[in-house]
Amino acid sequence: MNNVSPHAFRSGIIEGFYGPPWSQGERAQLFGWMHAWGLNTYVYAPKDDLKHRALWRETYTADEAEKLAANLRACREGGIAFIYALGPGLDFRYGDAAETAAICRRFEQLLALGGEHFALLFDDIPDRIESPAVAQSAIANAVFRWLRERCASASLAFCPTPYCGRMVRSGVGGAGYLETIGRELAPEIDIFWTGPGIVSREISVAHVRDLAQRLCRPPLIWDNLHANDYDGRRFFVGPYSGRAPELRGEVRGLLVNPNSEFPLNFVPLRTFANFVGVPESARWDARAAYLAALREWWPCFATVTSAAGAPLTWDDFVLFCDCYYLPHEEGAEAEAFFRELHAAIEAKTERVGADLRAARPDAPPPTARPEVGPYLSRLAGLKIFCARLAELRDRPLFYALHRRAWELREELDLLDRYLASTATAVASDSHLPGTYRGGFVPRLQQLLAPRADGTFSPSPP
Ligand code: GDL
Repeated sequence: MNNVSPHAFRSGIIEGFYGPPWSQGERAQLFGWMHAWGLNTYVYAPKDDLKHRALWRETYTADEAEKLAANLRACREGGIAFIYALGPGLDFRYGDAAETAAICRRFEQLLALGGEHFALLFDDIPDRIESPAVAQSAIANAVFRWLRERCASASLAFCPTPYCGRMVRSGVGGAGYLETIGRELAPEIDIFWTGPGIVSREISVAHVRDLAQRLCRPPLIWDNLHANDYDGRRFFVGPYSGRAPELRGEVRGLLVNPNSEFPLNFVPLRTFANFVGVPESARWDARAAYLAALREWWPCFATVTSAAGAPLTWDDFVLFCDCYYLPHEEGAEAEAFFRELHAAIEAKTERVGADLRAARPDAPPPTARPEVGPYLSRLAGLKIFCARLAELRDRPLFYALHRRAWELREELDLLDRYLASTATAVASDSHLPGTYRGGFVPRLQQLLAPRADGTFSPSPP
């Protein structure tokens, strides 16, 4: 048995993203962190474990079951509740009792391995029946009763089809969905919720209080702040933020579904654990927590060539991490860096124009470089930092960073060339048409341009 009460405030991690699930080694490292940092819940819900969703009716093979058993054991030893989640909604045949029996068959396998905490997820599924709230509540209640008959301390959590404010507003799940599950679901069943949006910049106390009324219970937060499965170009190493410590008193728990690449999650999870433990009366200083967590992460950026090349510098490290901060904001250093780059490009455009206007045979040659501000002067350092990530001793960390760092370096290189030249347009042998920024997806992206209000319209020709 896990030694975490099912009614304790839940804090921890959901492995709940699309893409390759974490390895057993990564999970072992995660459980070690969670134990050390006082996080008490892990949810097994990798969208692309075939048997979690697409093949949810099939039981696990002996090998697969042994891996789950190892995770369950590690959690038990670390005082972490292991929640096993199943997502049957892609093709569930509502009204067929054999389907509920198939869920129970799978859960039976987990009970036999020592599991006692479960979840049924109905997120991201096609709209297939008239009133899913009634049908899903009946299934969850039946499964919950079945579980409790076998294990008195068993718990069940439920992820609704509309799981954020925006989805409810746009009618996902049909009218009255939340009120129906609030009324119908057994009161012991926790309900997941991601906030005002799927990836919520803020989750306020007022927002969850209003929701709790509708659900007849406080929600269990599934927080996608650091999830990056929806955007292959980005990852998020910024701090847990946009939530006040008082939120903890208004919810059944806080669980975060972070970056798909496990090695990129140190700072997100470290700052989240600090947030969970901060005293109620304290102000949450996300930036200070971030810088403290970066200090702890910094040794992982040791390189193999300390004799040949100087070690990477802390300032470049902070600037690099600030370039991959949070979905809705860059870190302060990256923001300042961007503003200077932008200003330098504008200044150059103006200067070249003025030089052209004043062009006379005896005019002095145009100035090559704009005024270099403190951030712009770090462009070269950041480029070198990106290139030297290849020397990291921690190879999984490098592999997780490599494509994004490559892309950043290419953009910096092009900007550098442009600013160094006196011409209004520059060419570069490393940025050739058809290879650089090429491909079908970028062409599609150019068809519709995003506007400031979040809508899209045809790009100007
Ligand atoms: C989602 C998915 C989640 C995914 C995340 C970010 C929930 C409940 N479901 O909608 O699996 O990782 O968005 O893309 O959040």
